[in-house]
Amino acid sequence: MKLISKAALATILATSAFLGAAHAETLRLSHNTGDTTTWHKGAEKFGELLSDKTDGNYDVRVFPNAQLSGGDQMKQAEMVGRGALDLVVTSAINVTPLVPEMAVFSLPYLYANYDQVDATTQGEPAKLLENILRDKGIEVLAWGENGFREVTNNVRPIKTPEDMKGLNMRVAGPMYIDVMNALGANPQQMQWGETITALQQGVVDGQENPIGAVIIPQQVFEVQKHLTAWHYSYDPIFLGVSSEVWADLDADTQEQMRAAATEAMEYQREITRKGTAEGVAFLRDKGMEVYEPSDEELTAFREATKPAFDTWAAKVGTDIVGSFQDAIAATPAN
Ligand code: X2X
Repeated sequence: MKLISKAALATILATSAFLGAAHAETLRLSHNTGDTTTWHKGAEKFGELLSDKTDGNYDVRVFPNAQLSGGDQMKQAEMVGRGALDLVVTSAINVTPLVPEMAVFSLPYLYANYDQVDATTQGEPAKLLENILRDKGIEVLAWGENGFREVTNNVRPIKTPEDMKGLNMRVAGPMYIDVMNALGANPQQMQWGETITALQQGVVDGQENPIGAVIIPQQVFEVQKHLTAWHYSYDPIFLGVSSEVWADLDADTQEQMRAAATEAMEYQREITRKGTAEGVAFLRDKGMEVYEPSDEELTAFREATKPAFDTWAAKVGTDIVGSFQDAIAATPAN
């Protein structure tokens, strides 16, 4: 038998590499924060893992700052649902216009700690939301973390609900309008992409976002003086794929994609929690005045925001709220 020449072998290898590359399918992933955030890092990690696991058959291009939805952070979910975007990393609160039940995660003071969060987002309760999202054309692959949202402003330290009175607050979504109204603040719904400039120019006095995922990587400390770690509302993110894309994948690829998403969101939660744990010291170092309320002070915020909890718990419905509350009650509050 004649051995194949080295030159012929090189040609064959180069051709198959070329064909392999030509067959790689690039999926587009949209998210609505900057390219320094843990959302972005989690999305990039997903792309690397998906490419590894599918031997280069699939790769992912990540588009930050809601570029693919004309800057509209709430529109992304609906676009994925009708197949106009392949993939999305978005937070629960951004999906509430499409699926009001997604507000359940962010009900004021629902969770006391991360164990309680994980008992719902990584457990059965989140499946109830996954089923609703599936009906809207979105397959949830894994849950990550935006985090406990903390309030910042340029007017005064916030220590009691009364301190919120009259402050002009940028908020992301409808539920937070009700929460801010309950506290006597003036809420204004605004895209995240416009918020830093609005804070800088004094169009609004303050905003609320998680420390590790957003406040630090997006340098909110450059434009805000005071932060109160009031942990008033938790916000998960999820990595979702359009049902159209999902249905076209064979079972092996579906499994590889889900595994890549699970690992990527695990990594994303880890770096987010690390950034948050180290965050208060970092922010003080940067010149922010950080106030950490006592348990009694937190109770006052919880009571003041109760009307918004009740309004939104009714919108979500007792089945879902009850499932979350049961899982939380079964998990120690510390
Ligand atoms: O807009 C926000 O505040 C952000 C980045 O946290 C969300 O996307 C909900």
